[in-house]
Amino acid sequence: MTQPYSTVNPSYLADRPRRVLLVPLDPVHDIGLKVIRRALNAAGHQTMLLPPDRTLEEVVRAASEYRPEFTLIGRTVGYGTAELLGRLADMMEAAGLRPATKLVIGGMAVRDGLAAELGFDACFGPGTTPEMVLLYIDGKSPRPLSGTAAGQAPPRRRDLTAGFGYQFRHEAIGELAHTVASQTLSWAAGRTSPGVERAELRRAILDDPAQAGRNRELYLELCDEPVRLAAKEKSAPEHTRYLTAHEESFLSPERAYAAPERSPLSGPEGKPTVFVQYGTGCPLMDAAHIQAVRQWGAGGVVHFDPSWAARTEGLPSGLLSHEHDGTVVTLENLQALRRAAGPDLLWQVRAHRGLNTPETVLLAAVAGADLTKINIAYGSLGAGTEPSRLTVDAYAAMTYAARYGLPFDVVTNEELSGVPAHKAMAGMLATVAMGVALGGRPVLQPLFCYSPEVMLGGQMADNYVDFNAAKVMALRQIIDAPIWPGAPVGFLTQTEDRVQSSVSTALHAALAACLGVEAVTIASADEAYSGGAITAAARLDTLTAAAEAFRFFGQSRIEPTAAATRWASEMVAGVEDVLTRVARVGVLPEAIYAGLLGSPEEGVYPGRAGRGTVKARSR
Ligand code: B12
Repeated sequence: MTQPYSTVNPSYLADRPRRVLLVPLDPVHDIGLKVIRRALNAAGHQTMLLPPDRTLEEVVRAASEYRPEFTLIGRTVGYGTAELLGRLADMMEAAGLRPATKLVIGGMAVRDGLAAELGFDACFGPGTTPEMVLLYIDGKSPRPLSGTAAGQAPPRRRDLTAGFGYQFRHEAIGELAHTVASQTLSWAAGRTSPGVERAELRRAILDDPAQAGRNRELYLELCDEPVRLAAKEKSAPEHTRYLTAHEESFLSPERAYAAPERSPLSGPEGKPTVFVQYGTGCPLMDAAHIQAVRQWGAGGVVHFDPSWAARTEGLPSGLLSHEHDGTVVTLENLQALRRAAGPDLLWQVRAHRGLNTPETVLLAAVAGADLTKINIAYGSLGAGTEPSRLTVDAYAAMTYAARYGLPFDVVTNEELSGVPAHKAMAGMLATVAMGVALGGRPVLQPLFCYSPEVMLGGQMADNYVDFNAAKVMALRQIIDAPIWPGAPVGFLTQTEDRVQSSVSTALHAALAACLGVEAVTIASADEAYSGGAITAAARLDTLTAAAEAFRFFGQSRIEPTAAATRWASEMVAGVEDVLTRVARVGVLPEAIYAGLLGSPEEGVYPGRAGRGTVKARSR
């Protein structure tokens, strides 16, 4: 997992220069020790490197003459290692060189435990980096030196929207998107829903706990039976259970977070930030997944709750574990997971579909989320929520997002059902224009996927690069806004073979990096065929693969063919055409019912959850 050749921060200097003898106790292999020596010298230490293939007597003689404070013994070939090292330790002792020199062993043939067994001071096996050895020599705790200077706090969480002005570069599309947005906003402003009202009540409860009693009653009146019943009986709703006190103790501030041991992975110039979705159903398990992916280089995590919040009116409370897909949004669950995400990981709480969108954004903000996710077109076309209901709820959700400073992404997952990319983009851009008009900071989330559109149209018959790159190129021609492909990338390219799945995900992430986007959400190796909860190991597979792909491409570029430019122009023209028709209809829900943003022939149907719940706002 670690790259043994990683370079150390060049500005790193040792507090006190030490004398270090390096001994390749091996017939030939000495590269490891050469790499370590370079790092020691650069930090200001004095070193002497013996040639390989020396006898033990020669090594002891060299140590007697050089008088090192540390003797580093390297061993790569596996045969006779323990006997050889054991004899050397005895001879160093007999020559009176211990304890003045610390005896350290390392290299590919060395395993943990060997040091204590043979009487050495420390042991560094395969995967050791030069910086780890440097820190040991300097008596410091392990902390990544590459990327951040020694002793510095972990890198701050990036603002993915920094530097973007949200001006439409394509004037005609800009005007159309603004028209649709302003018509839809004034339509939504005059309406409300149980989702909107619950969010308002929840805010009042949080603002003034002393007066919470009556508001709680009103809140429960707006909830579905399972939530109401659970509150009345003070029990966990069906298919959930409260965590035990023992389980809860693992989510305490001291135990939920472990600082990252290295910088988050990314392509050149610190971009893209790599996001991983979690949502095992159990917050404790989620916290463990978050810990694991942080150590493997994730820069952000996404709270995933596809089942509860989508279909049930109202949110329960408490630290709840859920036996179905996704981790239930409760304030307590979110607060615990923010602790697990810690100060270094960007944390997104998805609110983009379903019946609890505004309240989810509110709770996410209160729990300290960095980002959320709001989407009208996909949420009501591919995710089952009734279009008017989701539009009214999205209006309120965007207002909360703007008020609490939460950027939100707008995804185009309806492409997976068969909606052509340009139509999905039109829905996305109308939603984005609404968000901007409400003072928000949306992020564009095009899908990098092998969609039904391209399966049938053949755009990916040759490669996966051009059509995906075209989406980013088209969006950049249209608007100055951040782009975050997801979520996750590579849908419908991954098979049940974990190696294939990891490679495919990593290449999509590398494409995202080469295109210079702000962030990318990656899949797990068993994303497509997990047959149950996704495992932490499968998440680490793709993080490892993505790290390797970023390393492979570095600052070099993947070069799309001329087809990408052609498809980007076609997409831009297609977006203009769709938005022209949407603007004529007027408001988004009507356009969705009219099939302008995706039709049954294209595989999508307006959702029905929350049907008949929108009403006019009383003045
Ligand atoms: C390069 C190499 C060679 C080069 C060596 C050049 C040189 N001057 O070192 C050459 C081509 C000469 C060579 C020859 C041989 N090699 Co060779 N070689 C490798 C290879 C490809 C890379 C090793 C390497 O340098 N890695 C890079 C360094 C930076 O990594 P590292 O050693 O792990 O070091 C890092 C850490 O481990 C740690 N570290 C290392 N040492 C120490 C010491 C201390 C004190 C500390 C704290 C840390 C530390 O820090 C380092 C930096 O991060 C490996 C296979 C592989 N892909 O890994 C085979 C490998 C090591 N070689 C192997 C073999 C068998 C041989 C030969 C015997 C092959 C043969 N039949 O001819 C011959 C040796 C002949 C002989 N006289 O005995 C085997 C060893 C298998 C085993 N378990 O014993 C390997 C694993 C290949 C294999 N799978 O068969 N080899």
